[in-house]
Amino acid sequence: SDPDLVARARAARDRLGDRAFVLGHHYQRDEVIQFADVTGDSFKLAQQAAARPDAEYIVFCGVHFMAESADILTTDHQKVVLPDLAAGCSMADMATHEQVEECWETLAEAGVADTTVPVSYMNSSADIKAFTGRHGGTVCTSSNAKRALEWAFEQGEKVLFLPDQHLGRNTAVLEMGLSLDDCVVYNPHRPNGGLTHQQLRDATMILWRGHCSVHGRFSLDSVNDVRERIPGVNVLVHPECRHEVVSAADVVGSTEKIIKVLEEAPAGSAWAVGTELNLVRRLADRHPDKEIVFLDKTVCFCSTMNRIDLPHLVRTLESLADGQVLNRITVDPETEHLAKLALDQMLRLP
Ligand code: CIZ
Ligand code: SF4
Repeated sequence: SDPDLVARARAARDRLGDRAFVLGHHYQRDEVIQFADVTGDSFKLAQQAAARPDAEYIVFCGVHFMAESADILTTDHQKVVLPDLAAGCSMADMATHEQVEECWETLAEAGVADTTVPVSYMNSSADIKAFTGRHGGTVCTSSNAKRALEWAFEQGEKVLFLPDQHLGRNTAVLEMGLSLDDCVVYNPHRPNGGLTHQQLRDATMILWRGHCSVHGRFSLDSVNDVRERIPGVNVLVHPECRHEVVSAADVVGSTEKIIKVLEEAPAGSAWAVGTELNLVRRLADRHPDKEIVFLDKTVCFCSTMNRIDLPHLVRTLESLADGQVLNRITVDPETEHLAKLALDQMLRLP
């Protein structure tokens, strides 16, 4: 990266000292990750932010919903900033407040709202987490989705899982033994989600029609092709991938698990990894004794993660060092209170 910008970022970072804490999501660019005080997935980063009550500024190098979660979990005087406000998440954007309220009305009309428990993936807006808290549900991550579903099925008969249909389906079918027939997909762009009341009454898992624009693009062909190209390869994918991809993989895991599996893999082993490209490249560099390839060369970076680049980080750090807060992310108190109910429920999962 541009040495001039690196020097400016360093100088601004030094001026800020302990007043700032820089968080870097695993899917961020190398040029940004080099300035992270801690790296992690969205959940680990939110916890890390909460563990730094003395830091006045939390610089969140990640996407919007993650910065919102950090704001919810930190104290009111801490300021969470996102170096580029255009760094959203296409998956989180697939479930809006209005759409989810409309869905709940449909469930009520079908007579199943009372027995349905919402389970929302961390990758959702604060509004969606608040909806979840208001209706007695829980947030989950890709590492505790199974425990979240088990808990939810103790509270009610059905689960509304949002916004990622793939994580919901993969967890229900591959980890909990439900069948594909127990799942229906609610499409927020169709009246009544495109479902009849009877279908809603018969379903056990109501999956929101959302997906990740990176993980959702790996296909069964990606898996078959790489197995042909690299005999003996181990296919390692994130549970946001499609059901047929996860079913055909050798190992499935959250971002943190993927990192751990590759760390512990024996030298000389070969791995095709289905997750974000910045992370896969870094892991390949970190483990030159193993063959680590990207599962499908036609899939690309997460475009919104990549919006945070060194120029944006420099601008953020320099303005904070000058006492000016750019791009602060705040969640209003009512939303924060309800979202926190759902986040706290996740932290209490057995
Ligand atoms: O796909 C993502 O954005 C993930 C896995 C985020 C996270 O860290 O949970
Ligand atoms: Fe959203 Fe997918 Fe990008 Fe993660 S990788 S931020 S889920 S679009």
